[in-house]
Amino acid sequence: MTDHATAVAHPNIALVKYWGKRDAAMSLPATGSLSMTLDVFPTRTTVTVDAGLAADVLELDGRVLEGTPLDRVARFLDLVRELAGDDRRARVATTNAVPTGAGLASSASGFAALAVAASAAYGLDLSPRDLSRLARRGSGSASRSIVSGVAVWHAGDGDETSFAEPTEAPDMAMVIATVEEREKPISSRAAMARTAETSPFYPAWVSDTSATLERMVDACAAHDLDLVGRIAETNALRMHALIQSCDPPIRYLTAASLAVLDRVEALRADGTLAYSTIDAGPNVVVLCAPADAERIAASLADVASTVVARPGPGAHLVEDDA
Ligand code: 2P0
Repeated sequence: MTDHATAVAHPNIALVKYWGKRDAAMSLPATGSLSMTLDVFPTRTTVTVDAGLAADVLELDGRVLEGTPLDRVARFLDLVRELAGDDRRARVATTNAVPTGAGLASSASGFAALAVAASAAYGLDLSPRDLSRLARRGSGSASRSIVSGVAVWHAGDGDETSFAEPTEAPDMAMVIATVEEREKPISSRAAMARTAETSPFYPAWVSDTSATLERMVDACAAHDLDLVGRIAETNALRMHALIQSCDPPIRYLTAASLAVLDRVEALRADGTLAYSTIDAGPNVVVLCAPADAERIAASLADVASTVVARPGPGAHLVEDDA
């Protein structure tokens, strides 16, 4: 007997960043975070449960993957199998429109799509909260890609309470300014661990980010986009300062990233609401009002390749093509 399901999920960009775990085994974050799920760069994943398979199989964009990516997916499927009481193995086929490894959170859309497709393929009927908790176990930021639009991921006090849910927010757009598409020098997971172990600033980051999240939730609820942007840019630059304070240091920002940051400052000086945020890579994302997005994208065309994104849907099942 085979059972299959297909899901689509999109990446999310954090406006208050997740950077550090308090429990790596359970994927519990040191602090809560807040993000916008995008309407671009979808990941589409089909899970086919097959009693005839001796081991899980992973295919990304038509290529069979083994080693670490397969191990990570198989460990995740073990969680689903345990919940379902079903030990059959599965074939996972994923197509990814996110530039993998460029700091655009392909693991977020990847594990969100996998959580939705795998839980359906194994016959589970999980609530949005339980899907978010499950996706979190694959990759922390995936908990937020379960949610449409703006999501707050609660640090929680354990597995049961660490999930993402929608939160009230102003309408916004993001201009994704890609300056480079190469693989990042060190994974977020390894970089987070090094940060917690070696940065003297880590305790300050944890306490500051907890307070920042409260201010951000309030700014979102007040529909104050300028304050949302200011808080987001400050939080992102603090995260990069923190990362650079590791031993040995880790630096994701390049000269090309700084050129975009300078442009965004110049836009603000000219009266345009525009703020930068940057994930674990060199690319910059500019938060702005929807009406300004195309003009801002055009103004960055000589320093980056740009895509305008708007709030997108949470991970969801789609017509199955297995
Ligand atoms: C975020 N990032 O909040 C932060 C900002 C990158 C920079 O979440 O180890 O792939 O799988 O839980 O979710 C990237 O880290 O890490 C991330 P794991 P994840 O979006």
